[in-house]
Amino acid sequence: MAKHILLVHPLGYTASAAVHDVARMTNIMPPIGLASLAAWLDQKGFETMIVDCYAKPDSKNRIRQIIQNQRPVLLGLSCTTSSFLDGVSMAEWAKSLLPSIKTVMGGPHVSALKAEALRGYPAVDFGVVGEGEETFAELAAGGWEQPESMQGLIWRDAEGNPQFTGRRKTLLELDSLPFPAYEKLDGYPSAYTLPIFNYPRAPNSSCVSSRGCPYACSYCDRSVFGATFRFNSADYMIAHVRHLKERFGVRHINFYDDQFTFNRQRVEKFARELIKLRLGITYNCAARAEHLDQELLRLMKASGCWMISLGIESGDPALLAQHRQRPDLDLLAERIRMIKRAGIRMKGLLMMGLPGETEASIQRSMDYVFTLPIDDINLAKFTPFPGAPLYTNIRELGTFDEDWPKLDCMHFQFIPNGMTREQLERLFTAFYKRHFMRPRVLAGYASMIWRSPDSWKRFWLSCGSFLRFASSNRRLGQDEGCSL
Ligand code: B12
Repeated sequence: MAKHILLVHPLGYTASAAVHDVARMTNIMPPIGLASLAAWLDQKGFETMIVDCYAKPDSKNRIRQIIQNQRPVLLGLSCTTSSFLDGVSMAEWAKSLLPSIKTVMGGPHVSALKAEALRGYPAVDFGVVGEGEETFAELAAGGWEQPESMQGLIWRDAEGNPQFTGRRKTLLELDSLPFPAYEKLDGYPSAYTLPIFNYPRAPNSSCVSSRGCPYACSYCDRSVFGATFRFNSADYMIAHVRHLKERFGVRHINFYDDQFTFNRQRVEKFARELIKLRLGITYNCAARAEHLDQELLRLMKASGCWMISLGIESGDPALLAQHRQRPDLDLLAERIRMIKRAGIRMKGLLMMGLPGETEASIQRSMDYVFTLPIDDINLAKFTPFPGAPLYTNIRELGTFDEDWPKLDCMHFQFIPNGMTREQLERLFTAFYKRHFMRPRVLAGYASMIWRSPDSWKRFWLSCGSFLRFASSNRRLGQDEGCSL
């Protein structure tokens, strides 16, 4: 039985480049997947340690010490597509320090590409597809002796070829999970922080109370949890919130669920309970317009809901119809106004550069967005991820430079037919400029002086980095490779 297990969240690029990464500086969230695995494994009698290189880019010495002193039997790595190659370097380096260590990778990239993900990367011994708790615990308990009899596992046959045993037949009941082992994250909660102006108070944390999303948008990779929606009960959520508050002093929580309000009843119960208990906690969540109504919004506001993010993606109806199920821009506009009437801050999530995008569709998006009472936006550069429905025929829809470390929504790696990179970059800057020039947006940021003083403090402290970033338009130490 593998007693000591080291879990690592790779940074995705060089540690020296982290100082230029404004996205990272303004938004560091706990790796909830690894914290959840650690809590589950500890409950089964293992001893786990977590090193989060995303939060602490200079963690190389710490990892070396753990590998040399504790000699963990397993190294678990959690990787998205953009951090995958860094995870592979980490596996190679760990094996050079301790040849007997077995390396296991989980997360969205291996879940999307399955056996193919490990072909050509012999330093990664195993991959875990989908929900990781049970598969990893079985593997650690000695399952690697007969990997072909396990579920959810990518293993290597005698020739070293990766093979996938198929997805697990049953999934976990989420209320049976222990709370993620936040205490194993060095510096938690103060080492973690939500984006500037996205929270009223510190310390804050993100938290997940459901798994899966029943919608099938063309650009979304749902390979880990699939199309079902499992969720924690309201009672479990309240216990989780209490735990974060009482043990760690957390004052604001960002629920990172794909569809927080999909089950209205549990959110209603959760909100009523929060009001009754007066825990003094505020929270944010993301939702879809059709799962919000006035009564629920009022209740959520009274229970401490501070900000809601809604996926808008595009304000062009024809483009949206190609990529989202049941797109309804009128309904969306009505719900955005409803959120504002309820007194909740509103953040719009948008995307630029989807297949079918044109200069005219981007103009229509701006016209739509800038007539609505939106307080904040997040405009992502569309990125085709393995596992997203669009990925299969993406090359017919434009040019795609599939450079994994750059698949981070901060680079236009895909250029839709009929457009150029320069055009996209120009419109991207124009979009943000128009946003920041809106009087209501500026007034909103100004009001953060008293509504989120910590945000302003952070803003001034990192002002130099913002200016350097703005003048070089550089992020991630582009072209600087991975962290090892
Ligand atoms: C919160 C979140 C973030 C946060 C924090 C990420 C973090 N620190 O972990 C922030 C905002 C920083 C972020 C950033 C990015 N994210 Co993000 N994010 C999410 C989100 C919404 C929730 C992740 C989560 O906590 N899930 C809950 C936990 C319990 O699940 P989990 O992490 O997947 O872990 C489970 C399994 O994957 C597996 N597992 C995971 N790791 C391991 C390791 C081992 C050893 C094993 C055995 C198993 C295992 O077991 C876990 C427990 O069951 C997901 C969407 C989603 N619903 O999952 C997107 C998602 C993971 N993000 C995505 C992307 C694209 C990004 C960015 C590249 C771009 C961006 N700006 O959004 C960056 C990249 C950051 C990086 N360094 O990798 C994509 C990944 C797609 C892909 N193929 O790469 C997702 C899937 C969204 C989507 N549908 O497109 N993200």
